[in-house]
Amino acid sequence: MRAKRSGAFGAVLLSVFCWASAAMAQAPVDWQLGLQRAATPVKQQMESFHDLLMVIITAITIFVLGLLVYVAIRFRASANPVPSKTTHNTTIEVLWTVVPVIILVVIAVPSFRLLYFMEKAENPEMTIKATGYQWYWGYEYPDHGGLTFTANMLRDNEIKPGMKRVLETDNRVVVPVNTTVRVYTTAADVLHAWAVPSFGVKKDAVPGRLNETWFRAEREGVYYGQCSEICGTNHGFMPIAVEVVSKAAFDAWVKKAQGGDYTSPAMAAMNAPSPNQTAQVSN
Ligand SMILES: [Cu+2]
Repeated sequence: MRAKRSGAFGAVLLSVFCWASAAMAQAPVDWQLGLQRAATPVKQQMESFHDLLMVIITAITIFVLGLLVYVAIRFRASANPVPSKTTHNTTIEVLWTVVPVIILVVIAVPSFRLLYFMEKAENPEMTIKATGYQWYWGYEYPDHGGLTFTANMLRDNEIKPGMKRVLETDNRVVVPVNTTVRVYTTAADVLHAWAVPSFGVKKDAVPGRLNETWFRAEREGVYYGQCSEICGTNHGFMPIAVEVVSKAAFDAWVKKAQGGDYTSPAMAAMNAPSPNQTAQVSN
């Protein structure tokens, strides 16, 4: 009994530690409950909408359960040898029509407001185009001299301390903090979807079409996502890694990238090999 209890305590402690370490990089963690921490205004609004829905569905569930328990006890056969022949009650019928309508309106108003807020960036400061390929992502920065690079998942033997297995890419998408970034998504072969949970972003990438979404990251850090449209054998192996850096660090990265070195500031600090350095790094 005691061993069981201390085991459970250990699991709780472990998940608290995981939660703490997750503050650095936004990615799923073991024993995670709830959503990944919000890094953009869209995700913050999603969180509060989620919390509102949680309160409403919990209240409805408890209320219905209470009614069922009341009916089962109050109208049980042993206490009611002669069953009631009641068939209509206008007051109750009006109530069970009007109250659900009010609840749906309460849900619909913030839902539509959020939908329109997510839809389009107001005054985007820069644009990134993400193209899905089987099975990696291609990125373009049209506002920065048309920078173009691809992002492939790192294999297990390329993962260094501080990186996330199956979520890390050789080239990260580098963006400045507190900047409204418009993202165009498209695909070159089949359907893909560009999704980063902490940003509240999930947009289909459709061949022959240009879809639009946006984010404004308010904290520096690395944010992980994955292709979220089943796109073939390696669907699970085309992750998205976005590194949010200071505006100065972003400008420095753009200069470096225009020279052909796409290594992100944090990756450079980890001395991670970039694709054009891979051959030289053997130790
Ligand atoms: Cu895909």
